[in-house]
Amino acid sequence: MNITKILFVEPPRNYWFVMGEYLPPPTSLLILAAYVERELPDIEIEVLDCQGGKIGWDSLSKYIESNAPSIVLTSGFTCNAYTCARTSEITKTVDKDIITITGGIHFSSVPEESLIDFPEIDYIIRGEGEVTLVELIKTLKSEKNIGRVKGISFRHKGKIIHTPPRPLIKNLDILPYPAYHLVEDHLKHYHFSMMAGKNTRYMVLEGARGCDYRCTFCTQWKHWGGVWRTKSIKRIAGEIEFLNETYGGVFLWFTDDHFKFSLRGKALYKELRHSKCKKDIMLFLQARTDDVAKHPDLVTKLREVGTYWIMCGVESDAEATLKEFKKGTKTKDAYATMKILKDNDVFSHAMFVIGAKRDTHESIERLRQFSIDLEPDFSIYTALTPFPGTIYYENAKKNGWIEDTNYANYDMAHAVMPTETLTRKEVQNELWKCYQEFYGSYRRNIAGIFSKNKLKRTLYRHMAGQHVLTKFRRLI
Ligand code: B12
Ligand code: SF4
Repeated sequence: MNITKILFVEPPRNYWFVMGEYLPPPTSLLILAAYVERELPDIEIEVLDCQGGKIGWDSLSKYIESNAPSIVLTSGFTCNAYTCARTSEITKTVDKDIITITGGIHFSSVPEESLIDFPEIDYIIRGEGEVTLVELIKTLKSEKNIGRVKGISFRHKGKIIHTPPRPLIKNLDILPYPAYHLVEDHLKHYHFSMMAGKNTRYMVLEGARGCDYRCTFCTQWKHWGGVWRTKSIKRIAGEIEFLNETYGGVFLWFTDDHFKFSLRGKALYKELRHSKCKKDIMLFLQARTDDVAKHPDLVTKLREVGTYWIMCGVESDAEATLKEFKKGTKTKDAYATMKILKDNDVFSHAMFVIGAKRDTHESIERLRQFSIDLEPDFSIYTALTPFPGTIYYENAKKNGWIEDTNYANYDMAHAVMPTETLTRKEVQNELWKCYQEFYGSYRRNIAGIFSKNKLKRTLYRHMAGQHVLTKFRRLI
């Protein structure tokens, strides 16, 4: 088959209203595009960021028609699954011979279901994408046996074929820097208003893949083969400097689900300490509370080199629930972490989950009180969501707990399951009450809006001004 041009599409999407208005770069596609660009230099590569270019579905269709790519590729997680399917559907309407490929956590977790529900998708790439994608393109080009490409799912003679999984890349340093040059026109528009301001350039970078914990509600560890792999510290620091110096990236969001201060904190500090950009960057990290609690000194050090916001999955106040989630942290870790972040002037962002099977009005009230006692700068409450690919999903499906199967609602703001004693509507109501108690407090709002801390002022203005509470109220 003649493959001359491939088009990566970031489809039109809604933003997550809880965290306000933002425009993220299409990171997964940029990471993949960079690899294909290096490995297959004869192929023309384009990345169409519909959000960045304000391109709607009709214009997307016209774009595909006038550019005539050989392959159209999309990526999306569960709440975005339909936007990927729609992109593939539009592609096939334009020209049924254009090949459609998709990948990412959602499609990797339910490839069979996806190929049945979305006949417009030709190939699903499961798990790590780079090597599989290049091999698939080469195989399509040479018209050899597709069934020999590891890590894909596709239809063949009326059957769905899942080839064996592909081994993971051993050394992540072999990956090129993400292809931000392919979205150069949009670079100045990438921002995250509430977190860093509308005029601060927002970029996403990857330091590690996967996780070696096994939380029952989380998709990440399984998607990445249950192991945690990091790029070398030199490479990570190099990527930070590159994004800052070449593209003016300032607000840099690490995709790493588990930062691991214990293993990388000191080395990253040493590497960044001498960098020119350390005064210019604002690093966002995700960490476990037990890791932060054990390493207050490393938080201090990383603060010196630009770490200004840390998000932690506190999840629950109930040790039994933490155990059920197989989280492996304790509530005392959460208290220690919030204090350490405060002492170091790092913005503390705590995530909580409600709606576990044993949750009642009383247990959720206790969680609300706990979240207030912890005093994080920013609290996000989520409804336990059975993402395909999680242990929780398997249990919930087997036991018939899932009431809402519309994946567009799998954004953790919609309750999709009841608990043993609460209806789904009551869980939704409890979620609204969490936000109302934390952000509806007159005293806390006044303190937030007039806080000396600029981030806190912006955040409280958003929570009050953008009607987050009203939007949650409407979901009930
Ligand atoms: C940055 C980020 C965001 C950013 C922006 C993301 C973006 N560019 O759109 C923001 C903050 C806006 C965001 C928002 C949300 N996010 Co988010 N986000 C992430 C994060 C941390 C990194 C994403 C990333 O770039 N990863 C790096 C890339 C390389 O990994 P990857 O996408 O898996 O891609 C690899 C393979 O999967 C595969 N692949 C992927 N796509 C494709 C496509 C093709 C064609 C091929 C061949 C291969 C392929 O190849 C890639 C390279 O190997 C992830 C966690 C994570 N570590 O991935 C969560 C994550 C994706 N987010 C999640 C969620 C739930 C959300 C929200 C719903 C709310 C929330 N609670 O945060 C909103 C939804 C917003 C919306 N409406 O779209 C969940 C998704 C769970 C699920 N199964 O659906 C994740 C996994 C976090 C988690 N631990 O649970 N998010
Ligand atoms: S929730 Fe965090 S610690 Fe647990 S498995 Fe997922 S990434 Fe790892």
